[in-house]
Amino acid sequence: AKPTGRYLHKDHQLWAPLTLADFEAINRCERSLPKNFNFAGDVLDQWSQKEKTGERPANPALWWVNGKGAEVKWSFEELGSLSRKAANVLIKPCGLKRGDRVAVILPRIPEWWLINVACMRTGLVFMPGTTQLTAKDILYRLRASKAKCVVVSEEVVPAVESIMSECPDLETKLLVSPHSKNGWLSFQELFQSASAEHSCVETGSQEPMAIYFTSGTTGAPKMAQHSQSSLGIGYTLCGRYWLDLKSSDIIWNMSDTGWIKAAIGSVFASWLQGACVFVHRMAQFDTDTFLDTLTTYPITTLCSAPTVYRMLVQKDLKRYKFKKLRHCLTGGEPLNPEVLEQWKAQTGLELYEGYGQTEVGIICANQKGQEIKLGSMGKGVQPYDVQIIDENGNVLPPGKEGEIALRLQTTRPFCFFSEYVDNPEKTAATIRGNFYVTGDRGVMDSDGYFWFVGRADDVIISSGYRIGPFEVESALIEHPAVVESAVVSSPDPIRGEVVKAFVVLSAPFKSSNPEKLTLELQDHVKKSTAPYKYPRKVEFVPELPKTITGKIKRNVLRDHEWGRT
Ligand code: BCO
Repeated sequence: AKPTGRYLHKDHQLWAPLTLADFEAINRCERSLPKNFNFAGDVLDQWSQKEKTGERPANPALWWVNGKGAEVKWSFEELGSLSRKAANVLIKPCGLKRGDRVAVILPRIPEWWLINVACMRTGLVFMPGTTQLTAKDILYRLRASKAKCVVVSEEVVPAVESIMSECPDLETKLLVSPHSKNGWLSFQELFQSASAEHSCVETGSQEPMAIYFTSGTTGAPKMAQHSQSSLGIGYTLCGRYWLDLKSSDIIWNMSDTGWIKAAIGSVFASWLQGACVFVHRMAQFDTDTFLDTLTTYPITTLCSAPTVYRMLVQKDLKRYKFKKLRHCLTGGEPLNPEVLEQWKAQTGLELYEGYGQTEVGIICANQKGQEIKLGSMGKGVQPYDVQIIDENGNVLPPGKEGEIALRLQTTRPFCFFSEYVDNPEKTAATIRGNFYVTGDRGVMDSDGYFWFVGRADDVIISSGYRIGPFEVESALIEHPAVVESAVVSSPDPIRGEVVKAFVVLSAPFKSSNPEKLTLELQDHVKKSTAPYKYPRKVEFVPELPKTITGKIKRNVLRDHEWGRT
């Protein structure tokens, strides 16, 4: 009989569980992907076994606190049995079937991890979204994905209720809350009575596992689909060499549940190494609570956006004695060398930057043990061959600026996203010759270190968020004061860059008080689309620079903002 694992050994006779060494070999392209792979069965349940045999230290798999006294600590064994119960909730009362898409819009609560793992166990496609999404954003996501189920916390209920009649494919609404609500299935109630017996589905390695919505210059966000192995195996080396994790470590990765950085740091890379994932549910980010957390809990590893470190170095960090912190990471936007230096001077700790994308994961990183060159985002990471290329797909020599690209082997690397769902044109547009193009510009030096220059398109990277100008412009145009607008990035000492809107006013609003109108427009955008996208700077202009064919020249405005000629 075949035991729990699904890896066919070299002799093609024996089945044995996949090991970390197998996953590393797959990432190094020394071994092919197994036919089937399921992160819950092949990774989490293996760690649960190791807990029983004492091969893993007594360290929780998940450690959650809310700063108000509530605390949850689950071992891999507990995570296993609780997520099997959650799987039974999704399958039975919710009536979901393998391959169905589930939109999960939850804050940092333990149930997010349970439902995430439950989706893996049942072969459901998990679609995370930040709770900052507005009704309009949710409507777009549910319709575009034809999601069968939406799982939300209480604060998201009004938004879903206001649009659900326009979502014909939506069959189930699951509420995660201590209170039940008419028209909603209660996760808590169903969970209480659910069985903890569930057999993990044998998902194919290339079977879809998750969909992330990602913004571009034009149009609505695209649906980047990842497979069981791209997320479930693809972060093995990242967990070991960038995050430098062992099963005795406790990692606090700050990212919101809606972003792939949460999947990397708070699920896959960390649990592949058997480390403990620490979560603090802060109602609102604040530096004092943040620093107190590091002094209270034995967190060994910290991963946060550069914006957070920029905020932290404003404080007198020498006053804080971090309990166990030994390794600090950052990513999502470029880190300024001054911040790295200030962090090191005040804490004695290096800051290891990683650079990546929702579509392809970590591309470059300063890995532990590697010399850090100030201002560089490190070297390309395995299995990627990272190059700088020109507009024709030719590799550029060191020192020349071009587009950051990944060389494609004969087959698409397994850790790539599979496609932008229902969008073959945009999927194809990521390929240039023999390369995947990131849309970011950079330079490589003769030692193979990469420097980030900026986006090749109009996408804005603010506080680690990727913001499409079109989405903000579409929100602004809904306001009667706005005739047209152009949205570009503008420098900011804390957030790296922020969203700036140049707005042409309609006649009735031309004499309005500019400060009041700015606030009104900002508030309007926060209500129309996820608030993190709102224009932190607004300038009223008589007209926008345009090409002869009438296309707005965002580059002229952006260059002006950044003081470029
Ligand atoms: O700053 P403001 O107060 O003016 O505005 C904030 C919020 O107050 C406001 N807001 C939020 N919910 C609202 C609301 N306003 C009205 N109604 C609501 N319901 O909207 C603004 C949101 O901005 P924020 O999220 O930047 O807030 P904050 O508190 O300043 O947080 C700072 C950070 C640094 C904690 C936050 O920006 C952050 O978490 N950034 C990191 C994002 C991230 O994880 N990116 C990684 C993406 S994945 C990736 O890059 C791939 C790598 C492989």
